[in-house]
Amino acid sequence: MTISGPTDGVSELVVVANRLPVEYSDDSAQARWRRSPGGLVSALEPALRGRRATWIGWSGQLPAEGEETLDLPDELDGLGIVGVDLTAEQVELFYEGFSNGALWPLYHDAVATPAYHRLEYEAYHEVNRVFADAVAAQAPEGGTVWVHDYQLQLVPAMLRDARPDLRIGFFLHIPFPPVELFAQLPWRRQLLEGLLGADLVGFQTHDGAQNFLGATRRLLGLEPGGDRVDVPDGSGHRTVRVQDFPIGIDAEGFDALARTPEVQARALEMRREMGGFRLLFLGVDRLDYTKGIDVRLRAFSEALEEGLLDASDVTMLQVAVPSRGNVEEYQRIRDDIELLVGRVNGDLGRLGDPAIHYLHQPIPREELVAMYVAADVLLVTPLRDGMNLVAKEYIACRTVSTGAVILSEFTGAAKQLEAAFIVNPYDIDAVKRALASAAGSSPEELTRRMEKLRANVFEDDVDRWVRTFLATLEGTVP
Ligand code: ADQ
Repeated sequence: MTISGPTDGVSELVVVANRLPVEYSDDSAQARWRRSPGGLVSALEPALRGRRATWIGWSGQLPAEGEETLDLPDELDGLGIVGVDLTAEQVELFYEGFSNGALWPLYHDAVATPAYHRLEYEAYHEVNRVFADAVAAQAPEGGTVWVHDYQLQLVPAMLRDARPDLRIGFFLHIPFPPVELFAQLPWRRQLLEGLLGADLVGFQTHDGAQNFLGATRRLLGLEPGGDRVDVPDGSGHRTVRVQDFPIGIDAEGFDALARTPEVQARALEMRREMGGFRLLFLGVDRLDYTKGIDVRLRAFSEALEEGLLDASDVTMLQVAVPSRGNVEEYQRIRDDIELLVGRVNGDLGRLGDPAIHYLHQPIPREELVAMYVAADVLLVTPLRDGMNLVAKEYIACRTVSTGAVILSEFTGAAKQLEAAFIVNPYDIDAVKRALASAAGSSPEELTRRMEKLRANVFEDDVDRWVRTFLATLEGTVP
C-alpha cells in the first residue's frame, strides 16, 4: 500500500472519497491525467475554489502483475491530489464485495438480497484504515475533513482516534435504512460507531437522518434528541449533529449548456433521428437494479398495448450507463433489461421504428443535455434512491419551462420536487396512469409545474449544499 501526492500538510480542507476526481487519458499526443467529468468533483468544485483543498481517494488504477501504477499529479486545477493504492483483492472484497454486495442493497431497502461475508468486512475495515491513515498524515492541525459515502463509514472514528484535533464531517449519498433493515448487518455496531466519530453526519433526507438517530437509540442505547446525539468520549461526552442536506446540482451550468445553439440543434436532430413522433419519453440511469428501469419499460409497453399511449405518436429513449459490471446482480439486471427491451420492440416496434431506443454506454455531457432538451417526459422510477440527480438535471435543462417529470416517491428528490408527477414504482398501473396523464396534460399545466420545479432546483443548488454543509460543520450555523 503506498500513499502518493503532496506531503506539505498545509491544505485547509481535506475531502475523502472512494474515488479521486481524476481519470487518465492517453487519447491526446501527450498522455495525461484530467478531471473526471461529472460526479462529486463538479459538485464540490465551486466550494473548493478559493480555499486550499486536498482530495484523497483511489485513482481506479489496478496495475497488472509487474506493472507500475502511473504517477498521479500533485495538483489538478489548484486541488491537491493524494492517491490511495488498492490491490485487486481489496477492490474485489471491499468495493465489489462489502460495499456493493452488502451495503448498497441493504441501504436500498434490500431490493436485492444483501450478502454478508466476514472476509469482505475485514477488507472493508482494512481499506477504511488505509484511508484514515492517509488523511491523518495529510490533514493540517485543526483542519476540516469531509468524508463521503457508504464505502468509508468507519473512517470518521478511526480518524478521530488518530487526530482528535480535526473537525470531521461525513455525508452519506445513499439512503440510510430503517433500523429494522439496518439491524440485519452483523457489523451494525461498528458502522454506527464509525459514523459517530464525526462531528456532523449528513444525509440526503430527514428520514435518513431520523433512521440513523433511531439506530443509535435502538442498537447503541444512546438518547438522541432533536438533531443531536451525545456519545461517550473519554470520561465525558461529545455531541454529534445529525441533519439532512439534500444535494443539488450546478443548475446554472446545465441551463447555460442547454441554451447553446449547438445543443439546441442537436436536440432537434435527435428527435428527427428517432422518427416523426410527437412525444419523446426519456430514462437516464446508471444501470442499477435500484433504479427501476424495468418498471418504466413495463409501464410504457403496457400503456402502448392498452392504447393509453398511441404508438405512432410516442417513442422512448432509455440510456443506461454501464456500472459495476463485475458484481453478479448487475450482470443479471443488464440481462433482464435487455430481454425486456428486445421483447417490447419485437412486439410493438416497426421496421426502422422501435418502441424503445436503448443505449448501454456513457454519454458525453453535451449529448446528455441535448437529450434532456429533446425529451418531453422524463421517467425516474427508482425503487429507492438517495436523491437522484438526473431529475434535477432534466429540470435545469428545460429552459422554456416545458416538459414533465414522472418521479418515484422513493427518491430523495421527491421530497423537494413536489410538482413532479409523483408515483409509487411498485404500482405499475399508477405509473401507466402517470404516463398518460403527463402525455395528456395541457401546456399551461406542464408549464405551471415546471416553473415550480425549476425554482426548487435553482434555489437548492449544489453550491448551497456545499456551503450549508461546511458552514454547519465549521460551526458558523448555530
Ligand atoms: P447515482 O446512483 O449515480 O448517485 P444519480 O444521482 O442519478 O445516481 O446520478 C447519476 C449521474 O450520472 C448523473 O449526474 C447523470 O447525469 C450521470 N449519468 C447517468 N447516465 C449517464 C450516461 N449514460 N452517461 C453519462 N452520464 C450519465 C448517488 C446516489 C444518488 C445521489 C447521488 C449524489 O445513488 O441517489 O443523487 O449519488 O449524491
